[in-house]
Amino acid sequence: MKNIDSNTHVRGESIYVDDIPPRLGTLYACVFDSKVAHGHIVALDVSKAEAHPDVVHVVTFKDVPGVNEIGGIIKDEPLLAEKEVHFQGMPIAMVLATSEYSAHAAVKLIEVSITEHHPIVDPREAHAKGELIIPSRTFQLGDSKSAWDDCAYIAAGTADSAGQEHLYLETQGAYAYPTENGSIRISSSTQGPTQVQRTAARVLGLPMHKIEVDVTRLGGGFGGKEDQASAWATFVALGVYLTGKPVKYILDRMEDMRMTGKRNPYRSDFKIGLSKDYKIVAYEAEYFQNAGAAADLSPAIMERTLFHATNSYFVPNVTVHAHSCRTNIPPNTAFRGFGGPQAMFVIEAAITKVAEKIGVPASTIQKANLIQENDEFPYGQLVGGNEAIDSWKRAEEKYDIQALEQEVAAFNETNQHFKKGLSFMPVCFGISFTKTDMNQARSLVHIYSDGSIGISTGAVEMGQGVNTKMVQVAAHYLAVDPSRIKIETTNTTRVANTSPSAASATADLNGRATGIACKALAGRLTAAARKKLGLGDEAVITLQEEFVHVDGKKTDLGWEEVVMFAFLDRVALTENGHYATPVIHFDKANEKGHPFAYHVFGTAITCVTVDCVRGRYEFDYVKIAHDFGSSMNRIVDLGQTEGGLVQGIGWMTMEELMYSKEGRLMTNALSTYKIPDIYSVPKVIEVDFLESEKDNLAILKSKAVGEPPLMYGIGAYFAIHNAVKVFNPEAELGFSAPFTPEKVLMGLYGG
Ligand code: LUZ
Ligand code: MOS
Repeated sequence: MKNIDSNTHVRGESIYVDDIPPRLGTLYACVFDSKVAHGHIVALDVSKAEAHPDVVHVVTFKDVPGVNEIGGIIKDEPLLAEKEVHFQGMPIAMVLATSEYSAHAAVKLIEVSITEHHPIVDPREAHAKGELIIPSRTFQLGDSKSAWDDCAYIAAGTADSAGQEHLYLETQGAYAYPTENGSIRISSSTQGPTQVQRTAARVLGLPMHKIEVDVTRLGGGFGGKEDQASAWATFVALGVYLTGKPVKYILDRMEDMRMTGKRNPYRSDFKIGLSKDYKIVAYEAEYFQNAGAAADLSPAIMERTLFHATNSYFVPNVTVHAHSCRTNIPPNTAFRGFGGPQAMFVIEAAITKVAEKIGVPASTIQKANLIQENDEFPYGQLVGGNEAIDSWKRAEEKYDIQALEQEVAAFNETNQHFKKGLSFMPVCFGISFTKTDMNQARSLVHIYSDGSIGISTGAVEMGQGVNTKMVQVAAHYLAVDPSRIKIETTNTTRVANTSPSAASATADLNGRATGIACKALAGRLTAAARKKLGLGDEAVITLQEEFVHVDGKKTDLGWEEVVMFAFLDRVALTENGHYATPVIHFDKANEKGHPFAYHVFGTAITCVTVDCVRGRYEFDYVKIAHDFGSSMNRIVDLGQTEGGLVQGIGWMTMEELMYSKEGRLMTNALSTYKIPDIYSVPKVIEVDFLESEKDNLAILKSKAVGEPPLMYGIGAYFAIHNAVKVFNPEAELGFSAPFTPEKVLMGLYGG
């Protein structure tokens, strides 16, 4: 089944927030933000902006009727600055004007005087000064300290990975208008409608039931709208509250890049120890997470880093520490992988470094240490299967690794100015929100009297195809044609207390809830059919392909007829399904438990050709064996795999965020921040569907696919590393992503 949105997408008919026709009297908002990364506000003068003929109101923190606070996990982030500013791009005031143009023009008339303090942009500096968002945490297995004596080979070093701009095609934005009795309806481009509702209610001092949040779809989220859509939605809701008029704000690209947080950059130390037969005996790492100026989701991201410290490997002795460091850049946030990729980069760097010390390919060590069924992760959970090894072997066999290696060796022997590099990248990613209580969802299913079906869930469609999967789930359990099913907008009034669409878990959680509701309805319809057909309890009645079946035989009683009969018999044709992931738990006191419903595995082989005169590179291919479980939609899942891979390659190779010493984002537009285009994606991407039919907790055994493929992109970094080493075996490369062509050139000719 193809993506149900493809027709409206191709015709340009899909509706995003900016496509909602504005109501009469709509005001346009624009935020005035700090040009200083750290300082005290001495004076703020909005009088010239207020005097602008089109300006209705200039909003400051003094106008906030409830609490001036938008922090999710920790209450440490004001919506509007009061006395201090903590990052360039921090909102200080909001202009409400009768046109978008005037709102932007009036913002330029606001004057502020700020005493500047020293800004911190480096997490190690923040750590040294005790600037921590939360107390540091440590995960431990075995005893790494005493294990070093047993190691034949030891390597230590540092590994840094940079941030990443989400660059969703649709920028942040929201549109809100007043409804009766002081209530407000918000259309928001958010992954977390409930988070928007909760935040707006808190800032406005209203109960949550007065705020209705509605989401049709997003033009991409990638984590950037898990928590950070809330500010913009709250701004427009505040505008509605203060003026009684509809208010709209769609950020332009530079506002979005300047004012919103990104993937957390990390700086890390590692030490790894191997036995004579290349078994990893001990691993230690210390992660310095750059959280930015407020907590946002960084504490949870730091937790996922610890969970993914050892990637796909079994290591008996592990100690990993993580620090969430407060700096003066915009609060960083969720981004596809959520701290997992940052951890995996470090252990892959450690393996590469120790491999070079020994003089073997990194893949020899990687392969010798893949995690197996019933091995223990450092957080206490046991591995559920052998897909780490299965996917590695599948990649080796399916893609004929010996031939690939020979091809690369032959090329490198005969070419002086071009060198190829090959890498393996295994991935193991835990599926579930690490915060156990977030693993719940609801689905409201209506069957109308004509047999058509409407479904509301907490899932937000952001291009990932979750609505298509919801149609498939309902069609499966109700045994109807998918054309009967409509997925409604995601709306907090229909489905309450939703978890954000995040953590790769959206289809699992909302699909399971939809399945539960549909099964209950199917049960009522088969009971109605029994009554209509006058059958006793012994007859086995099922719904199959739009018809009632008795003892496996098709009857003449069709879907529409049985629905109408049930309705006239006064049977409830609406059901609310509730799902909470079983089995999972985690105890933070000892950092042990079973936090994940299951893990997703896979292996990627990446080949790059480096131009050793220019430092440029092109990816010849990425060949992947990925554990999809039993994919319910190969087209959607392939799209997620290819998209995730390319986004990961971008993070590892070309996307370079530069902050000045003053904390100013210098790469603040698409002219200075380069993301992968059609010329920079691998020439060939092959994906092999490893089908594991095991009874896991995935929806219809179709495993979560949103985030795991991003981490295949890490293989791109090490493929380049290996190619540079072929050209210049003496290079001291270090590990610092992204591996831009400039860095490649320095490596090719450096010592
Ligand atoms: N968001 C979240 C996430 O709140 N908790 C998580 O564990 C998570 N994991 C991945 C992506 N987003
Ligand atoms: Mo996400 S990083 O699953 O919002």
